[in-house]
Amino acid sequence: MTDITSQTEAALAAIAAADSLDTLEAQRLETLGKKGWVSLALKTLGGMTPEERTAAAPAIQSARAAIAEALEAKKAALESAELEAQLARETIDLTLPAAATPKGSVHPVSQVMDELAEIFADLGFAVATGPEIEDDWHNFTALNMDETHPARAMHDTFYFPDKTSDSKDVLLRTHTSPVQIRSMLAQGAPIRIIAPGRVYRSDSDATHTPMFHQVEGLVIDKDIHLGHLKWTLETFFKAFFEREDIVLRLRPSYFPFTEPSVEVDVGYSNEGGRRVVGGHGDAPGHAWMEIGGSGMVNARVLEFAGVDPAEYQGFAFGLGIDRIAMLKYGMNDLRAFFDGDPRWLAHYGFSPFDQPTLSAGVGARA
Ligand code: FA5
Repeated sequence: MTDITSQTEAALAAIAAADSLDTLEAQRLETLGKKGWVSLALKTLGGMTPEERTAAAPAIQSARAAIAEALEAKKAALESAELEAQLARETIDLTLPAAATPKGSVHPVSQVMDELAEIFADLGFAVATGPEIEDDWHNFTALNMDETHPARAMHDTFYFPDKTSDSKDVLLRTHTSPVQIRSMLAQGAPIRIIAPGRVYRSDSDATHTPMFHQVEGLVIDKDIHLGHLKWTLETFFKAFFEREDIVLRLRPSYFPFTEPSVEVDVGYSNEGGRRVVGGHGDAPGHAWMEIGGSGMVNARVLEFAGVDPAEYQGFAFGLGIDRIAMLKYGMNDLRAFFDGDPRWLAHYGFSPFDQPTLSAGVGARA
């Protein structure tokens, strides 16, 4: 008895004195471990007579309980002390300057989208969005392309294999124009929005990729005419390319959702193998480049979108964001935009600290 009592006292003292988890573990093995003296003492109970056991067991059991409790308490104390020490060791001084400049960069498409939004916000346009997985009605029918319309074939659409029961085919939107319909249905007229985003067509070469970006523009109000469209696009491109000599040519064209329809070309010259926007496309050394489609919104589209064409009219445009990014920043292959090559991104990417603003400039290079 006295033996167990003194052994227990010695063990409790050693546990209290343990200054590390390792020393504590050694104490645990020495007492409660398989070959520890407490475990061995417990084993001797089996060979005792019931009377002997009744006499010996309480001391051994209470020694075990006291040691187990002391071990647990000391372990918790040592662990929390270690955590405190670690926190103190790893304190970060948030006031220190960053050790290295950030490695990531903003993709030119994201940069151009921010630039677009900044310029159009200044012209009073709100930013609208719509789903990339679209239904046939918003992508085609409501834009005056019914099921048999030949213009559907020009879009090289990616359809989803499952068709829903109410016969709306599900597809990846082929242009941002369905956002016109969604915005008019949600807000009615008057309306002034841009809708930048991803679009998809089964198409691939140096200037066509299966996924690309467009920005849609829509202005519906009373007495809006083609002159407003031309002014808006010219004002936008002058701000975007940061030069005053931008000349646009509006060329008669056809889109089922606009009437009349015009394609938008911009004058450019070739300087050292690089296309530089600016100047009249018919001037010596110059040419025209197509950058998007536009026109006055077809009355049938307004009807589909719940707007009264007798009261309201307006214009819409759709520009290829990747194309205007190539023109502004001098890339010549659209496919490289989506390869994710870090060398390309390091070269053409922008600093995340370089947010485009009208006051600081919308074209600052990283
Ligand atoms: C349209 O998509 C019409 N929704 C544009 C529009 C909107 C017209 C509103 C009238 C009113 P289009 O298919 O021409 O039109 O595409 C518009 C622009 O997207 C093109 O001028 C081009 O800049 C870009 N684009 C078209 N296909 C690709 C492609 N595969 N890869 C990259 N850019 C493309």
